[in-house]
Amino acid sequence: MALLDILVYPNPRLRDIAQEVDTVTDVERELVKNMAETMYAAPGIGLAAVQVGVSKRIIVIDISDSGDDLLVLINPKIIEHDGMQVYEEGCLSVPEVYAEVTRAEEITFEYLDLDGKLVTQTTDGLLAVCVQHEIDHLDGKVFVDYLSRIKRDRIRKKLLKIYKNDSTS
Ligand code: K1U
Ligand code: ZN
Repeated sequence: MALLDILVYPNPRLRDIAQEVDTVTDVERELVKNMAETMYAAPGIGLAAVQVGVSKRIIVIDISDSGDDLLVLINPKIIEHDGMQVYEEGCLSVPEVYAEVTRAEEITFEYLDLDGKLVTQTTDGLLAVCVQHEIDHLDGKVFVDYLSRIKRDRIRKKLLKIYKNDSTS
């Protein structure tokens, strides 16, 4: 296994729109292992392949306290949503920045699991927030895009200053 470098906002590669996975192979399974290790080490509760520079529609999530409930989503798609919730979000690609974002309260989503099997799941609360946040990454969107231009510019300048000589930025 290997720890992967996480891209830092405003790295332009965070704007990549990830490609669907045709077939789930050992290549994807190895990537998932490395993404999970990277997420747990960060630590975080989610990670999208785009954040580690891989343009594939793959996400790992674990919102459990014990850190032993890994959810792997390949080609995830939200097929129904209902209600609204506000949650103070963070992002491993936007270090030390937290801000309230409004998203759907309940979602039904489908995805392929690591065996390539189609799964449909309904959820709400933090898991719903996390799935929406990570799918945004696959579509080149970062949570700061929901903030005002003034706040976003402030964050961009701060992170450019801190990370400009860093290989992950
Ligand atoms: O996508 C990411 O960068 C991961 C992000 C997921 C996320 C968090 C909160 C709301 C929506 C999506 C994170 O994991 S940020 C770090 C974090 O939330 C956390 C870290 C350690 C323990 C608990 C939470
Ligand atoms: Zn994020």
